[in-house]
Amino acid sequence: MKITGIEAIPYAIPYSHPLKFASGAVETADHVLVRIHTDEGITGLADAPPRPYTYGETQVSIKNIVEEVFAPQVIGLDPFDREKVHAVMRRTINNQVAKGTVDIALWDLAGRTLGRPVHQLLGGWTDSMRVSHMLGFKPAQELLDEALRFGEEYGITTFKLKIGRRPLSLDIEACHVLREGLGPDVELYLDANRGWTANEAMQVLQQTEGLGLTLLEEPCDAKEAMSRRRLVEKSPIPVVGDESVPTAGDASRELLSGGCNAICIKTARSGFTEATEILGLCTGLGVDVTMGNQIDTQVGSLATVTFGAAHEATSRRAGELSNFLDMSDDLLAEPIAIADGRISVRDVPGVGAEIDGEKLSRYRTDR
Ligand code: MUC
Ligand code: MG
Repeated sequence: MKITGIEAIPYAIPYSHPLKFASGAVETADHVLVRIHTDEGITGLADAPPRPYTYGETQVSIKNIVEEVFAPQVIGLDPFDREKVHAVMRRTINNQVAKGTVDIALWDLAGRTLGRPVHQLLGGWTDSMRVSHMLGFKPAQELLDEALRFGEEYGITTFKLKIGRRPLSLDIEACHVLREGLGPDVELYLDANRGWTANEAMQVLQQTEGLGLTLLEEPCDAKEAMSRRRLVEKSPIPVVGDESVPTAGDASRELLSGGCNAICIKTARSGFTEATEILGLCTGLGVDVTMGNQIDTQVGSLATVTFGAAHEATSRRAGELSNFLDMSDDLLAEPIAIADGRISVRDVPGVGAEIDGEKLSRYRTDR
């Protein structure tokens, strides 16, 4: 079997509910659909969400790197020789989302060729994941209303609150209002997207003590190594590395230097192959993992649930799987259903994302 071509199709779908957070905001999903074609007529696909404020990649850079840099060196390789494709991609530094998307498309292709669901090829642990929903910047009462609505409509009982605002009192108030309004049984955790200094994060932890918050993600820039290590040592809850740990090397550096003591795995930036390496590292070290969301479409969310449900450690906690609900539409032909707060894997060959051709024609921006 040989790879005969790689397409990177830019498209744009507006958000009906834009998400704001400390490092940026999304109004439109200006993503890239990557399709890998073969001489046997089988195609693998995956979705790339550019996040310039997180990794420096844009829609244009992802399309370019996939089509102009990777494709010429990858065409002709057997798609099952994944390590050879990775050797090509390793010759270009960074560009994690472009690389992760190619990797997921290769796994999709492998599953479709073998006639097996990829969640089984990866590990086959379970068939669904509990859903955690991300709440963006909003006044405290609106956050509570949104969380209550997601609880009622979808049965979601875990929320990640975006924080990192100044004055700190905005987020401290939001934590108190959410806990009071949602009661003690709902899981609440925080993600500051590097919005604060480590000392500011410490103040927030002190002023939210007793609220039962479970995790604090990227409180400050991991490059502020000394103050971040001090925060990790003093924090009563795990400090999660997210954008600081896109690769297994980054994860080991941050864990070993005390920059975090839990890891957020995101398939959009690590693919399934590097996500497996990161998971192995965390399992070996006894470090908790979460399955994160890169503000993914339904195509991207299916990839996350495929990886998350495949392994025991990634399916212990709720995965961040539901922010596609903030979009006005999607490319996925059969929409994802959230029932009783859970999303199921698809028991079809591959990752299970079939694209609606009419929608792709409508939303693609290259024609
Ligand atoms: C997250 O967990 O940080 C926000 C920016 C990004 O790259 O991902 C999201 C969610
Ligand atoms: Mg995060």
